[in-house]
Amino acid sequence: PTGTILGYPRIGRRRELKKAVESFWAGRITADELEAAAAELRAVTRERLVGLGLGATDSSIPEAFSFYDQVLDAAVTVGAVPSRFQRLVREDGTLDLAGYFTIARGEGNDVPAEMTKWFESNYHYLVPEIGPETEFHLASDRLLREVAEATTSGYRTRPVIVGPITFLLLSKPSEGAPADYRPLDRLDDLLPVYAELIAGLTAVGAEWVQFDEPALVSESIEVDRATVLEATARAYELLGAVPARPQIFVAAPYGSLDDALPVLLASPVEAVGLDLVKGSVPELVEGRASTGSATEKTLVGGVVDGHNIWRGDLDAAFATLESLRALSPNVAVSSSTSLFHTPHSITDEPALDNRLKSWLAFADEKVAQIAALATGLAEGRDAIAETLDAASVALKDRRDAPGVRDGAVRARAAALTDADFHRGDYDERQSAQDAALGLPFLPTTTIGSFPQTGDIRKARAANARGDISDAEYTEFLKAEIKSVVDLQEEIGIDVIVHGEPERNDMVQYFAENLDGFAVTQNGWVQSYGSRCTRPSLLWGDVSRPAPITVDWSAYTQTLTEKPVKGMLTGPVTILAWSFVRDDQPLADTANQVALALRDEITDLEAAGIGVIQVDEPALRELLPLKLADQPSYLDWSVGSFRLATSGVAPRTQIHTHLCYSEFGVVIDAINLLDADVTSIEAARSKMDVVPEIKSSGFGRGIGPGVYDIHSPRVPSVDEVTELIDIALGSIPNRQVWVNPDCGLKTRGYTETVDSLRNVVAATKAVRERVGA
Ligand code: THG
Ligand code: ZN
Repeated sequence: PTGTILGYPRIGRRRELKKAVESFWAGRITADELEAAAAELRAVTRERLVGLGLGATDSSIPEAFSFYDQVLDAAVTVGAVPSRFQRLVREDGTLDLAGYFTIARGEGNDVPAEMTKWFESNYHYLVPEIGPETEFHLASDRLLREVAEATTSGYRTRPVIVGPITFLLLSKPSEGAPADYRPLDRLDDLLPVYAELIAGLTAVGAEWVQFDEPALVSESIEVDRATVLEATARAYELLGAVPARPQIFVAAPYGSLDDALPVLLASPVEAVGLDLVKGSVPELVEGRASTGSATEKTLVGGVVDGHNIWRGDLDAAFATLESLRALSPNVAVSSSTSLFHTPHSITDEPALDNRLKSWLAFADEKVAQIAALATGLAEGRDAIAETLDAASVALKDRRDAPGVRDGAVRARAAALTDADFHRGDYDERQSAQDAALGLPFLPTTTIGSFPQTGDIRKARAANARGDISDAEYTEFLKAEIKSVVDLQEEIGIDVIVHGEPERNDMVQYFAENLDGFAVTQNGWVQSYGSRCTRPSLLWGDVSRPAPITVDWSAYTQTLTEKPVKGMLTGPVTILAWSFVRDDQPLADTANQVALALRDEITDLEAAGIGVIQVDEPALRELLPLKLADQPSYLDWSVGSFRLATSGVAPRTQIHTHLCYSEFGVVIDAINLLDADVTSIEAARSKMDVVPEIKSSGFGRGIGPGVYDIHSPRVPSVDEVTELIDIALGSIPNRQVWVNPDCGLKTRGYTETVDSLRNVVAATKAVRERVGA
């Protein structure tokens, strides 16, 4: 194929997959009905992709479906089912659909597979667990059946599976594994299963197979590079030697392959996919010069950004493809990553401004771009000149459009000085805050959101439809806030939150209220399993036309004598969970968002709010995969947080919240945020993070979460007491705060109330025992 994509959204234009999967979980449809719904989605997808210009029978269409997650699929395919779920495995070694979902979601006391972020994205995969007990064997014929299904309906598609190196590098040692156990050491046991799989794929008619190997571009992997490269060479040597196999396409999205490229070029694989949005051709040419290896292999140029929604510079993309021909006579065009990071189609956004739309390309529009570029590769530039020129016109229109550049915003950013990034001395802040807030030893608080009940969702939807007026909706929200405040008072929480009933999503809410952003109606992107978000579009210079949260927080403070905590989302997280402009450095965009938040924070302070939390759960997520890029990222990301939070008086207490583990790598950055209080996810790992906090010399308030909100389980008073004691064992007493792991919006009220009661009871007991 000369034009292809690495993958396509699986969720469906109207989230059909989400709805079918959740119906199956709720017992409303059977496994057969779910299978039928999925088959229908796959059929619609193949037909659509051909309609958009991909070849129906030349292996251009990826067969990349998943009911939940592609890494879980790979684990289940090679028989890597964690011991605690072995009981779900049937006599013939396979799992049924219900068993598959149980690994993802847990059951009773059997915790689900751990979820973590997929490279630099807002997608979460399930971490495979590999130990000496793992017996690899081909345990699923699902991929074979999907290829056969396509063949039966007249297509020849290209099956996609996570490659063996990435699979093992993303795995963690199983619970019983010996210390220092390394999943990658099981490569030789795993490869025969992959070999059997690809032989089977040939038997059902596949002519190509795609192995996704993004781990090869990452330097943030604990295994040393030489070992990774040696394993890569061995893996593809062996797979290349499988008799009667499909041709092998190794795709390496999310960055440049660097020293892994010569390894792949020297291996028997037939095609290599290059991310030419993150990487560049001159780099490649240099790399080839240093190894001296020319290649006949097909180089698949990922020149269309799979991770963003801009129509982009198609002319430059075509030039990049042509320059790839310096490396190989066989060049094809693709997306830089799977398109599953983007929504289905811009045609599903009737409410979006037409001018803005002319600058955008969602998945379907990107497929059409790729098809055009493929035509250009085959027939020359003239054949696609109109398409290239139209994209250039749109790009120029975007550059000059009102709102893209706002003089006042730019002048303000240009005038920033070092002082704008610094608060005063911490000791002075601490005494001012002690005096202003009068909090007890081991202060208790929550992370901000309270359960988003069906009633709240209904009211929001009714207001959006116009069925209830804005005034009625506001009254509804005020009543909701009052009940959340009363509940916290009754339970005995020290720092009160309003519960965020007015927010749908913690990023989308701010995007809706800031200039420079647009939001979508149907732009759903899978975040994990059946859960999706609608990333906002950050297209122009950002500013705050009016205060956003101030009235809600001020109203909340009228309901209680205790301090109310104002709740904001930080600049890095707003960027990470939106589609951001690609025409200026992220650092500049981050500072614009930070300035808008800075105004909100000083307005909150002026309205009498003494505690303000600025969440940065995505701080770790945007950390670049290449080590050389990390220092500058940490510098601007920390800087933008400090810019947002440094406008307040010493007496105002700034909190932040981070989640999604792996703090080690960013702990110094967390310290540099200079927040007065930091709450972090810790309960799932039994406070593993506490020693890291201790050794980093973290000197300000810290609230390691004392229970896991990701499960409905209510923690006992004893469990919470134990975790508080662990924290007090390593961290000076006066620094410790007591709070849950994360926001409560995905929980129900029953378990929330019971859990918070136990947290307060445990805190009171420890206070009494330890004394202030
Ligand atoms: N907002 C955004 N991105 C995120 C999170 C977020 N990324 C990381 C993490 N939180 C992902 N977690 C979730 C949790 C729940 C849902 C989505 C991502 C969720 N979504 C609803 C669904 O799919 O049914 C839709 C929510 C809506 O109506 O907007 O429940 O908090 N941006
Ligand atoms: Zn959290």
